[in-house]
Amino acid sequence: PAIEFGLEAPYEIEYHNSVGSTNQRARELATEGAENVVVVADEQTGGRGRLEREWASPSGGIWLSLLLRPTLPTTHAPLVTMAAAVATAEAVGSAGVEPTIKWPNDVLVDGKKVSGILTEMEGEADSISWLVVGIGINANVDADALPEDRATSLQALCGEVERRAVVQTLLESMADLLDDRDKILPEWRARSGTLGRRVSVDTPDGPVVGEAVDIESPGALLVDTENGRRRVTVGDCEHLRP
Ligand code: BT5
Repeated sequence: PAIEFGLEAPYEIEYHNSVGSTNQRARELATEGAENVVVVADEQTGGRGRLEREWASPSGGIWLSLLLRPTLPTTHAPLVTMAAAVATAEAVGSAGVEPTIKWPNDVLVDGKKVSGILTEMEGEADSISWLVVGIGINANVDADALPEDRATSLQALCGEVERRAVVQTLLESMADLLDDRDKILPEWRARSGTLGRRVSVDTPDGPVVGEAVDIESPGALLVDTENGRRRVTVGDCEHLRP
């Protein structure tokens, strides 16, 4: 089948040519008690973004979900998402483009979104029971198959890529970062296209506009606004012109 990548990864791999959503499939595996499994699909028929949004997932992409059981308090789950953004940026970069991370976890090339991440989890306050981090990379897909002009694909940027190598880099980098969590935020900062920029973040408490100055564990964005410094934990971030 098209998606038999033949990966040698530090995780067990489950391949699908077509699946509703790899996150949904990974959640099913979680309820069966599995861990350290990666669900990979060539195509998703019901790919999901954050906040019930749709994620276009045509054949030729990299649509995958990692099921983990990290020993972390639930409040620290964003750290895993930040690690996924770093690993994704590294993987996308290995294909020969220059990605940057837009807070919290979009990977952009030339200002356009090439990858998005959706993390879901279950647990009590003091510990995560399971965590599913879903990563979508527009790999060998036609940019016309993507929903808006702010999206792009590796194929459009640099021609067809070898998906096996991209996923391999991603999973190895992810395993490294989770082994040595002190590296996650420094690596994120080094790849960020958000820090030092003027941003407008659409948060549940309204818009926060100002200069993005830093991130703080486990993944909050610090924004210097006209009314002082704000610490933003959730929201959609837009980069503004300087
Ligand atoms: C995300 O949501 O960026 C998270 C996307 C996670 C997708 C992966 S694929 C594997 C796993 N299984 C799933 O079912 N999901 C995960 P968000 O920030 O809400 O962005 C969604 C918005 O991006 C949509 O409302 C569209 O405007 C746009 N969009 C949809 N599909 C896109 C694509 N393929 N590339 C770029 N932008 C897209």
